[in-house]
Amino acid sequence: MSAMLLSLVLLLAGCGAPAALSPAGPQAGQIAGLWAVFFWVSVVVEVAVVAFLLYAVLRARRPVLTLPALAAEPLAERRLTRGVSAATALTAIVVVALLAASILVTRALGALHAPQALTVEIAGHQWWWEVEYWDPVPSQRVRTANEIHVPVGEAVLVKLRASDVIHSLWVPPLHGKKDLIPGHATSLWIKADRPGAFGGQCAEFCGYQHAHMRLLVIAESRGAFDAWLARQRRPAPEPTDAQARRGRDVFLTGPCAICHTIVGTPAAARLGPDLTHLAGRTTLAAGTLPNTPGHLAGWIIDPQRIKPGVHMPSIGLDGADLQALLAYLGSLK
Ligand code: HEC
Ligand SMILES: [Cu+2]
Repeated sequence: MSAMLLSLVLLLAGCGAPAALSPAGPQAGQIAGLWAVFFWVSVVVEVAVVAFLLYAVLRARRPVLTLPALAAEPLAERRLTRGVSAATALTAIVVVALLAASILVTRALGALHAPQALTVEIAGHQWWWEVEYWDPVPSQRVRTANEIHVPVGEAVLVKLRASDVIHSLWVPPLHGKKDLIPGHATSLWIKADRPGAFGGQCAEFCGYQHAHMRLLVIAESRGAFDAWLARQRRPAPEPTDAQARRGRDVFLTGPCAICHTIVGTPAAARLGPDLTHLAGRTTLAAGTLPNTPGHLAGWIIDPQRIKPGVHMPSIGLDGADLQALLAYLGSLK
């Protein structure tokens, strides 16, 4: 109800419903519930305070009740003392109750567990998310970037680390914020109750392009997830035409291979996102651009214009090499 009210206000203001208040998982649901409790308690307190204030202001229009007059009225004085004591006690009770509600919700957030759960390791980099699906067999592990697929209705363990500075993972429809700290492993559990693509954002200022450090959590059925994971486990497809083959040569002989991995080729660097299945992602550069050939070309030619300060240099390529490279990268489904 309160979420609806606020959504309505924001919709009228043209901002849309805030994602944190349309939960898609049990933990975001708890947080939204806590928010509603705080919201309605604050509304009641505010209304009561304003009502008493108005009452006092209106009363003051009447002949002033001076202190000596008050002293002459022991009954009135006792009434006042009782009133102030009751209000103080009520305030203390409300504050303690809200504190208790916060503690209960915090404990509930930590209660999600599942044996042998899917484990996803996320590393925060300036300014993108490296994602690795853990598997006891190293060759079965899968690496991707900025887009995390999870099966609906299953608790997923997310392990967090950072390589450079502190980042914070925040996917409002699923969970509260959790920091990624260099040299200190943290983790959280997430669960999506319904399918969908849920947007997230780095929530800890981490440098110049902090605002362009978004991610997407895609919740899908177990079957669709398994199919996706199986596709990710495959090496990059061999280029089938001359244009794409030339593009692969441009990639492997140019600077790209110093920083990127394409599994199935000699390119195995990890300074930038894994590009093995780049064409299967919906966005580029951590949610900065839609993944279309035009935007990809713009990114490769001049990433510094799109994301100033980004740790990928602008790379001069002639038109034919660029077209070949686009054909090759576009084939990496
Ligand atoms: C010095 C290291 C470096 C070099 C060289 C480099 N990149 Fe990158 N690349 C990066 C980094 C770091 C990112 C992540 C940028 C971000 O989102 O903040 C990136 C991002 C990308 C992305 C977006 C990936 C995604 O999933 O969002 C593509 C595509 C890409 N690079 C292609 C290339 C190509 C093609 C070349 C060669 C022409 C190249 N890169 C050369 C470091 C490099
Ligand atoms: Cu960050």
